[in-house]
Formats: sequence, structure tokens, C-alpha cells
Amino acid sequence: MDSEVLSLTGRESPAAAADRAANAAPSHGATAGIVASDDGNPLRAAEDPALAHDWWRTAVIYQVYVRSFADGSGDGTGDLAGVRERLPYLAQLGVDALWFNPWYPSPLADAGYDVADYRDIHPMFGDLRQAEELIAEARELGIRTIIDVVPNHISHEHPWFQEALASEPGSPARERFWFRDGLGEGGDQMPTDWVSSFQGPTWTRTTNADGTPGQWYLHLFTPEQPDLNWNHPDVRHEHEDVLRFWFDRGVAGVRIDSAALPVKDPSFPPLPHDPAPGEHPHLDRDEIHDIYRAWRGVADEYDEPRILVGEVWLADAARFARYLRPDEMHTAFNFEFMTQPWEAQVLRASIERTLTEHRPVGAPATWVLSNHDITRPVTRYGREDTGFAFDRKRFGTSTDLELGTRRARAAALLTAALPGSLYIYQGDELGLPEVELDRSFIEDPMHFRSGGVDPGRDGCRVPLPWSEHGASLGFSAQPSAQPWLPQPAQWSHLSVARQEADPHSMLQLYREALSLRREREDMRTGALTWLDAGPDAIAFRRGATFASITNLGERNVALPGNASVLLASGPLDGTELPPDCTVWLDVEPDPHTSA
Ligand code: TEU
Repeated sequence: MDSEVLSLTGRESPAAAADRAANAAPSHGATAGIVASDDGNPLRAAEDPALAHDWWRTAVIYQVYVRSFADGSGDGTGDLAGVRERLPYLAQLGVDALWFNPWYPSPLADAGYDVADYRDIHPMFGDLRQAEELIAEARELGIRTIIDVVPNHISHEHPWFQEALASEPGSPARERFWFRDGLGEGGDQMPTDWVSSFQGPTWTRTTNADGTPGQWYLHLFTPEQPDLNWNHPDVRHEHEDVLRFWFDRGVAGVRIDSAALPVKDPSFPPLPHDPAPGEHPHLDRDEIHDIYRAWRGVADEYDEPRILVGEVWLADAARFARYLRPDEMHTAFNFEFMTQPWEAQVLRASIERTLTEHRPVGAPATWVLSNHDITRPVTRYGREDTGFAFDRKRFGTSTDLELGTRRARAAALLTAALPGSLYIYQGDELGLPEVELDRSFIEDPMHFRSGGVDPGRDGCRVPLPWSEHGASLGFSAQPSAQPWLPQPAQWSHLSVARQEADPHSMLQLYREALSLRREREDMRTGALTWLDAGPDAIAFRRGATFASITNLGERNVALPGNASVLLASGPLDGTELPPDCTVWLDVEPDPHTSA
């Protein structure tokens, strides 16, 4: 078979040296990298108390979608009791932190992203005491907790919105939201033409106490998610207070939902055709940074500073990086990489861009293959269109799951080898595919607001299979309980129990990968140096003796002779790396690369 020949000699560019500095040296005080203990042995960065402050720079963060993780109460819905029972599984997987999707009381118009009370837990998940115990128990296992906050909007059932609805136009209670009179005669036209990212209108008209049509209110998502007015001091104080409420309970950080959206242009202009940076009326407005600077102030009040992780969907890399300046967020999700197709040149360019855009602000990159909004990787990579866009999702898309799984395994090792922090969405470590649910089960407003064209996001939110048998494949503590969304029967083969018994399973691959990442200092803090393995491969060193090669082409890539294999995402072909495979190598030190 033809193969590409790999040279392991790479040259560290000035940019790579800067990366090394950014990864090893935190911007706030302490020095990182390897430190010598009294007896001269190197300590791992994470073990040094001063350096523990920077745990987030290289952390592996596992996303828990509570409703579908594990059901401890036996009612078919995941809950905190279920997570507590499964903490040993998460510790064994080797993650540093958990990010919980919103767990607050909510009418679930958007799966909990419609928060009715920030200071409590949804009764179907448990209660506040259980949350406190979970946070403490996880911490004892060395796992930190990150929770979700949703500043752009709250639930229509939140007392503030109920008060606003019951109050007169122009009243202080309405000032916390965006109430406006309609346009046209009788005010029956929406105040703006803005379109929701869930499709459809962004304004809903209220009804006055006497039954006549009233003002309209803004909601960038569903009508059950009224947008907050961030010019109002109550809104700012309330959120800072909510942060303290959870930070005081041991939460290590927050994931900030729709983080580029909260600030609006209060003049409500029509949407410009091609707005200049900062000119969009509700996306990435310059004033937004004040909010996160204030939040950073709150986070830094703690002995172990709390961290801010932004859900920042922005095409403009330079504007994205502004959220990561030293006095704002610590990190933000790298969706640019996540949405790219399975093509070597495109992915490599995305990695380059990511590292380049993070460098000037000194923030680490994040690597994300999916989350609760995104088509599962094994499905995505098994389709003709291997990239991701919300508006391209359709029912009945043909999928080669075997191919997709091979690529998802390769992608898992590729991302775990890159510099920065790593996110794993629950179930990706099992290689779960996207489920095409019968329409009768779908709850996601994205599905309904698309007129039923978009299958929505519930297909990646199906309860996890823990064991091979039973009505919910071990998801529920009550063996006969039906899970809130049906699991495909084939998921028996993907269950945790089955994969624990199979040394070649996706789960074992993740466990081995995370364990190596933990053990090897070079994988966490070593500079990235590109290697040339031909146009269809992504190959790089980290530090002096670690290398990762991913073959995205159709021909084998020959492995170098002076290297030993640490881990591979699939079987090697003799001394060659087959297509859609990643290999991690222990290599001889490169004279051009410093450790
Ligand atoms: O998603 C944010 C989101 O979907 C939008 O930012 C959108 O993708 C973007 O504007 C497209 O360009 C978060 C949550 O992850 C999601 O589950 C929620 O439904 C949503 O916010 C609303 O809270």
C-alpha cells in the first residue's frame, strides 16, 4: 500500500515558543511548569498548591446533562442522586471537573435554559442540600464543579417577569426586561425585525389586565425566555449575587450561556445587512465586557479563584479573543474548531487560528467535539457533511456509523493531545450516536420553531446506557422504569458495563488517553511543534518526546522508526497508520525543540 513518510523533525517557530510560554506560565502571578520538590523530584503542576490556581488551563471537563446521566430516584429521569452514585465512574475516567447544565427550578420550555429560581435545584433533580453534598463529594475525589448561568434571559415564570406582566407599561418592574410598544396602527407590529436563533420572531405581545392587546417583550429565544435588560442595576446585582451564592457553596466556576448576547442596543434599530464589529444590535456589543469584568472581580474574591467559561459563538476570531482578556473570562468554547469538517488542511488551519488568536491574551484554548446542542461526533463524522451547522440538521440523513466511530476515536485523541483544556460531553466517551427520535418524543423548541424540519437537539440528550439489560439499560435505579427518552436497543452494546469488559472500546480509549495526559507533563504544558506528515495528516510534537499523528487521508502514513507507540485510536497496519486513525508516540528528543 502507498504511504506517506513522516519526518519527526519539526522546528519550533517563534509562535510555538510563545504557545509554550502561554501554556506553562499563568498570566497572574505563579510560575507553572515543572517545579522541583525538596528532594529534587519534579512535582506535577496540579500538586503544587500555588499552581492549583491554574488547574483550568489544562483541565479535562466532563459535561453532565443531569436529566440523562443517571437516575437515582427510579422515576426515569436523571438526578443528583444518580450523579453521586456514579462519581467513581467519573473519577476513574480521569476528569478534573464537571460542568452541569442548568439544574435549577424551571418549567423546561428550553430544557432548563429558562431559569425560574437561581438559588435552588429543580425538584426532579433533588434539592439544594444534595447539590452541596455532590459538590463536596466530587471535590474529595479531586473533581471540581462548574455550573451553568444564563444571563441573557430568565423563565417567564420567574417572579421578576410575573411582576413585570402584572405591572403597567413604563413601571420599574418592566424596566428589568425589554417591553416596547408595537409599531404601526394599534401597535400590532413587532418593534423590530430581529430573527431568533431558534427561528421565528423575537417579540411576543402581552395582554393588558382589561383584555386589550398590550406591549411587546423581547426574547431572542422562546417566548418563555424573556430577555433581561442589562442596563438595569438590579439585573447586574442579582447575577453577581447568584455567582456568590454558588461560589460560597464550593462551585469552582461558571459556564456562561449565550455569553455574547445579553447587551442590546436600546434604540432597537433594524438588523443591519453586514454590521461592523460592535455594531450588531444584540450580538457582541462593546459594552458587554463590563459585565464580565465585574464577574471576574467576584470570581477573584475567592482564595482559589473561581473560573468563567464563556459560550461565545462568534465568527470573528479577534472579537472572540476580547472575551479572554486577563480581566475577563478564563476560557471560552472553541466552536470554530468543533464545526469544521473532517479534513486535514481545514482542521489544521483551525488549530493554528485558535492558537494564534489566544496567544495575545494569554488564555488557553479549549477543545470541544460536541455538547448538548450539537450532533454527536460519531454521527457527524459518518455523514457526507462532516461539519456542523444548526441550520443544516435534517431527519433521515444517511450515516455510516462505523466510519463515524473510527473518526470520532481519532478526533478524541487528536483533541486530547492539543494544548489547552478539553471538554467531553457525556456519552461521547461511549461513542453514542445521535438518536433520530420519533417526533412524538421531541421536546426541543428548535424542532417546533423550525416547523418540524429540524430534528432538534434531543437526539444527543438520550439517557446513558450503563448496563446491558433492563428497561433503561441501567440508567434508572428502578429496573422497570422507562427512561424519559427511549434508548435504541443496540445501545446495550454501547453500555458502560459492556465497554468496561472490552479493552478496545471507546471507553477504554478515553480512560487510557486521559491517564496518559495526566501522567505526561509534556502533553499538558509542552509547546506544540508542527510535523510534516503530508497534506492529509495532522502531526505535531508536544514538548520534546511526545508526538501525535492523525491520518485524515485515504492512504497509510508510515510511522517513524525511532518512536514507540503509546496509544492508537485503532489497529495500526504494521508500522503504518491507517486512514481515520490517530497515534500517540513517545519519540526521541528533537534537538530543535526544547522541553
Ligand atoms: O445555546 C446558545 C445558542 O444556541 C445560540 O447562541 C445560538 O447557537 C447562536 O446564536 C447561533 O449563532 C445556549 C444553550 O447551549 C442552549 O441549549 C440553549 O437553548 C440556548 O443557549 C438558550 O439558552
